[in-house]
Amino acid sequence: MFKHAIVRKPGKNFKEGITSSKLGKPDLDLAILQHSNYIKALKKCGLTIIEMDADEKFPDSTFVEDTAIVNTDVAVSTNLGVLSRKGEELEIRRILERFHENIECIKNPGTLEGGDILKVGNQYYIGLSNRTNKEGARQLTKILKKHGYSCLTVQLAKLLHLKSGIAYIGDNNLIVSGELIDNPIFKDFNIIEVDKDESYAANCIRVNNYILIAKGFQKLKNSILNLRYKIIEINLSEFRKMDGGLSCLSIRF
Ligand code: CIR
Repeated sequence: MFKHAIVRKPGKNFKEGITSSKLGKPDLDLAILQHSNYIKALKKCGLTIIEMDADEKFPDSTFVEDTAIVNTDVAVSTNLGVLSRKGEELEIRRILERFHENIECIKNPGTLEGGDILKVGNQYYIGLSNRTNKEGARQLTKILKKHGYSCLTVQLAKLLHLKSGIAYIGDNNLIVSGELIDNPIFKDFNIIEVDKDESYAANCIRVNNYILIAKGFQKLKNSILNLRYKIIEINLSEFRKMDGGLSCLSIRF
């Protein structure tokens, strides 16, 4: 069970963040409203929210997931793989020090972002992307191994992050889209394939008794409902414009 979530409001310069999407500039007021609905959903799942003020130095800093990997045994501060985001992890690390005595760190030349890290029980999958390199994966593997976890790497071709295309929702059910669908590394899971036109929604999360999913993706929603999960839908249109998915808006632990 998760107990806490760290979130950070989008700042005034949110629209200056990195994006590859062609969906237009985000509306900040609407992004703030969607962010507060996201927080409400996490509260409904029973989480205590640690809400950080916007950090105007970093336009992408609302995407907190990329800055840390946290489980009950260890917290790891990441080394983000793009210059404009380097340093976002520092304030998050200070918060994590309240919960973990020792914070491990990914160091140069290793880079690693939380969006590339998928946890399935004691097994971690690490996406090798433009943001996470082999050295970052090697360092994380070494850290997690000390605490009884094992890691496998997954080479990505086009996805921004591993979790842009995959989500584990429990009970061996894995939601998978695009380039990850036929990857043999996931062959033992019960695969729920996401249609191409709904690929954004593959980035959903299981939080305690609910699945949180982006609003407006009816086919995936029905597949999850058929598996008898309870769903909370959240409109994330303004975060999508900045390549951000549902998972990246929080660190859950
Ligand atoms: C970026 O490109 O870094 C941000 N605009 C979006 C980060 C999304 N993070 C995630 O999927 N974990």
